[in-house]
Amino acid sequence: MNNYQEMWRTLGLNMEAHDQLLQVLPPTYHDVYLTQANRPQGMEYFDFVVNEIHGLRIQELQEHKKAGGKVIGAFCVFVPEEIVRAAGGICIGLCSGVEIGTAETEKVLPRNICPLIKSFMGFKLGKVCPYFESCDIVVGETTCDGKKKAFEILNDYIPVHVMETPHMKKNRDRRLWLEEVRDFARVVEKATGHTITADNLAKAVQEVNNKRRALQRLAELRKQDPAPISGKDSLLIEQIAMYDDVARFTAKVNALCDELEEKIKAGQGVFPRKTPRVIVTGTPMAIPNWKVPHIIESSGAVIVAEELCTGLRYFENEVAEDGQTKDGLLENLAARYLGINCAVFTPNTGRMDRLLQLVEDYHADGVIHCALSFCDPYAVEANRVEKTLKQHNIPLLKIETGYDQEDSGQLKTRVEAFIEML
Ligand code: BJ8
Repeated sequence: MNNYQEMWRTLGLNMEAHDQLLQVLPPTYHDVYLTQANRPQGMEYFDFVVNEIHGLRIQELQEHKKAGGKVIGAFCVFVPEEIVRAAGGICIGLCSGVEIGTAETEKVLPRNICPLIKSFMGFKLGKVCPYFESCDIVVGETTCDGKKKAFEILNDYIPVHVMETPHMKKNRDRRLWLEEVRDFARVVEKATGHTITADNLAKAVQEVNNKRRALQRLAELRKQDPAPISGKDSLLIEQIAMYDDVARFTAKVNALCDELEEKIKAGQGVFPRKTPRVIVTGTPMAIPNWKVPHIIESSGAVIVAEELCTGLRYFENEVAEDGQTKDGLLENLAARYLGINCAVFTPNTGRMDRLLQLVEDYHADGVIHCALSFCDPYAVEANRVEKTLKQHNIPLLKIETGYDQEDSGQLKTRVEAFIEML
């Protein structure tokens, strides 16, 4: 990616630290992804996207900005991408999936805090993320306490708009959330200088729904045995969904699904038939956090679904397209997004029901609950997950881990023992 040096310099990246970051990715990607057997051809595009992770897409963002467009960053699947698109902006998920800039971060954040929060602060303070440096504003939320308070600090370095996400789903919470969505639309209009209308919002809703439908189609194919695609490849696609061009990404996922349908017809898969089938649930796995999926799939199981924000929570439930007015569509958006079963909600019974349904639909043999270290909402909610699954005799393994590799050996031993008993 040598051609991009000038662009990175102009963005103000710390070139030395950035070079070090880019050197880590290719060998990891090779070991985790390129060594998999029988990968679908359609994965070539996604390999290319990773290969160009700080290159081509950043160039596209810069061209968009040169033409007067704005880039808005987000950290949570609660941020309605459709609103940004309707106003002609580009919305990108800021990944936060790797330990970075720890020394700088620990000057402003406590040491024992969720690695995802530490990571986004590290990317910003360390000036190593060209996506972050391309953003005009970023959008935070009041989901968990750590993020909520960290956004106050982040605002010292980049303008942050915080959306108040409720913690219950009563009618008054729905009203609050709708107000937040309307506010966000006003903030985006001001930032972009473009008015959101019923027409441009309806178009954006349709485009993002199409992306969701492509991902739903892929998820549906994973119900087959033998599994037509690995969980690692599926996760990669779900991670890339957060920042790639919407129309291009949708077309590439659909093309991959066409190929997988042919393979299914021919009885072909990437793992032998009857390989133990696992569902992963818990905190998001932001790119390049592939640690646990890699351990699972190199220990004799296949992941068939991710009940994660880098997974089903991101693309299940479409936005109703029937709103005739701008406000009608904003109401539809608010309703769809409040359907997300994040552990910050209490109670969060929707997540339990969904897990049971997924185990049945995907013919799963067990569930692996994976929470990032120091994430209270998910670590505590693991108890509810355990209780629910126990009542239905569904095997569960609970893992808490961070972004470092120190516990990999120990995790592998636990995962192997779990898979053995499935
Ligand atoms: S909708 S899961 S993306 S908030 S892992 S920072 S919860 S301490 S990421 Fe999330 Fe939105 Fe919910 Fe999804 Fe806090 Fe936990 Fe860290 Fe977390």
